[in-house]
Amino acid sequence: MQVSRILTVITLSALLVPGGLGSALATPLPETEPNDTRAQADPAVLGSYSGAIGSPGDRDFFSIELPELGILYIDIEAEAQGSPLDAQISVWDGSYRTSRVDDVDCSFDPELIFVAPRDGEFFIEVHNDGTAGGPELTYTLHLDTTSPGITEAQEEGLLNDFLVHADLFPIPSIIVGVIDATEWGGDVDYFKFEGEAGQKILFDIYAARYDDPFIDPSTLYGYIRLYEWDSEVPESESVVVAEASAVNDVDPQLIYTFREADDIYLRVADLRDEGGPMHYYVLYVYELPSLHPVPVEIYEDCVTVPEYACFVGAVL
Ligand SMILES: [Ca+2]
Ligand SMILES: [Ca+2]
Ligand SMILES: [Ca+2]
Ligand SMILES: [Ca+2]
Repeated sequence: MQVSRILTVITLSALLVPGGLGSALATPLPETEPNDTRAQADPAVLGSYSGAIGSPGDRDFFSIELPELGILYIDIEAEAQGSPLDAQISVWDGSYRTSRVDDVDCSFDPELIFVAPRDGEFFIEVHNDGTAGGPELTYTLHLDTTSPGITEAQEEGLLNDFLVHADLFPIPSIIVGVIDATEWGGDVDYFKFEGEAGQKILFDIYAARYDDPFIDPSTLYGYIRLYEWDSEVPESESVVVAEASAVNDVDPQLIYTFREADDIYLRVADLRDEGGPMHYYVLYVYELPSLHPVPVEIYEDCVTVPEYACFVGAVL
């Protein structure tokens, strides 16, 4: 295990000089059509852009310059501003779609954190989950940067294989863990966090993405699930509220907003139920800023979140 080595090289928290991304825009700028290809992308800086999926098949590309390990927070406001658009977002590194996300909560509005693997230009694509298009399918794209706010990492506990034994960690935390091999396959790791009403929390796994010349790459195929659970009742009555898994070489992440002060549980496992000393991961858990208001009605009709509501991953 190289956990001690991993602990000493974590640098992601001190990554970004906000000025490196330029100053934020005061008011949203409108998109400029045509922007349906990367070659036609609207150049963007931190701030907000208003657009519409104006016709069936419309795709809107924005380009942005990022420093290596710069953290870009991409947040779509569509349903939250009364639009019928069910938006999706993708991030492209050249012709490689490195990250894509659908909505993961009860709203139509997706958001994701993208950490640039290198200095350079990246592309953000906004499109519709369905086939419809029209001027009423409006959205505002918010681009911001953020930080975990801490640099020190902690190791997972040894006995965290069940919900009831979940490790309690504060928010924010940087946690280094390993999905060990066990006699029945891969280890599972449960973590517990205590949130406040309205807190929006990122759960972000670095395994495949963890790129350091002094450490062999992680062999973890990450699979994370968020659970609500009342510790007074059996574990079998826990409820999965969101999940995400690695796709190709992109690790999973989830963004969860607490509706009320509550505990939330995160399970980390290998998608193939495999384990071993090189199945290591770094888990970042920290609060994200709120970039726009969200009407509470969006969540009022929400009874359950369907399984596999979210995929964060790469598609060639
Ligand atoms: Ca458009
Ligand atoms: Ca377009
Ligand atoms: Ca473990
Ligand atoms: Ca474990």
